[in-house]
Amino acid sequence: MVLNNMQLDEIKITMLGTTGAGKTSYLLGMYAVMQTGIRGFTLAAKDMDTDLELTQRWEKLISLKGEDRWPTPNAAAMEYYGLDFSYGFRPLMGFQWLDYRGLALSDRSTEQDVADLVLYLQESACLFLCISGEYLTSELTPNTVRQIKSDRMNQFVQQYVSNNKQPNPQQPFPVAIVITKYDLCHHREREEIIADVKKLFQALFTPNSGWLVMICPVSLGRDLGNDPDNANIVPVNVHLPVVFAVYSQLRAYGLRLKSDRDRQTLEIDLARQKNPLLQIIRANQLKEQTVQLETTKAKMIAVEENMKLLSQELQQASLYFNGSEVTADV
Ligand SMILES: Nc1nc2c(ncn2[C@@H]2O[C@H](COP(=O)(O)OP(=O)(O)OP(=O)(O)O)[C@@H](O)[C@H]2O)c(=O)[nH]1
Ligand SMILES: [Mg+2]
Repeated sequence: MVLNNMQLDEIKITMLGTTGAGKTSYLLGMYAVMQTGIRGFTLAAKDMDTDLELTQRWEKLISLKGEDRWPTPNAAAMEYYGLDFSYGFRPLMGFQWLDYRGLALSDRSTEQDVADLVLYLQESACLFLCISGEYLTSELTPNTVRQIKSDRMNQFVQQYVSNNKQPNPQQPFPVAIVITKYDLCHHREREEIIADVKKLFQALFTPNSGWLVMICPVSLGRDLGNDPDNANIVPVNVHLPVVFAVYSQLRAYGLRLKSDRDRQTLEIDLARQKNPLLQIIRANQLKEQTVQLETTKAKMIAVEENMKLLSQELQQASLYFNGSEVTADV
């Protein structure tokens, strides 16, 4: 019964990260894992050609040895992938995923690159900040900011909060900070790494700022560290950022339903307080309002059940809302 007749609006996702951060490799790994699915949740490309392309590139990554296994740095400024997220093969939410050339974060970016990215960002409902574990192997230095390009990323985050989209408690902005190549820094305490990440993106962790942030380590293999070109590929945690994206959309939808429910309940209460004659005259209207309220409640139950499933998965990541750590709940 979960997910019956429920489909959320399609959203755009931008993955920001400097060149070589591992964005494309991540996309390929995430797609391969989610194609098989995690606890009934699956991802599929909207069109067969895209599916074939992503699958072939993944095959190359897992079967080849040597440098050639890796994707080539993106040449086109922007590549879009249309994906559907489903539960039990019932589509729950569509994504348009932007994989872009990390050079847009560098000094060599063209004005057009930046303008396109800003525009896409403003239309995005979820932002993935991709930082590579190779720069988190020891304590932060001013050099780290330069390597990760976190200041540049913070500028783009600012653009994401365009004038018409001020974050508020009802509509928090979801941001997933994805630490790629975690195999390169997993010798450090996780808490230490998280503290460093929070320093790099301080604004996202300030009280009452309305950000819903996930910090999630991912890797294409725990043992890749020493010899990434030849070691076996065994993806870790790659599904979590997408689960977070869907979770945050459900959360926002759930909050909207809650305020609908409260308003509808109030309207019915007020109608019932009217004098008996008026109540008879407006009987049809009252009936309609009651049906609407029941529909809202049924939708809320469906949302809650889905959130429950997704939040179980998210226990493995670290979640923050308004600067404080929270557990993914319903
Ligand atoms: N150790 C390790 N290395 C990785 C992992 N994923 C990717 N790499 C390495 O990182 C390199 C760059 O990865 P890409 O996915 O091409 O990076 P990108 O962010 O898409 O780069 P641009 O397309 O230039 O923006 C790869 O060629 C691999 O050598 C990982 O999980 N672990
Ligand atoms: Mg790339």
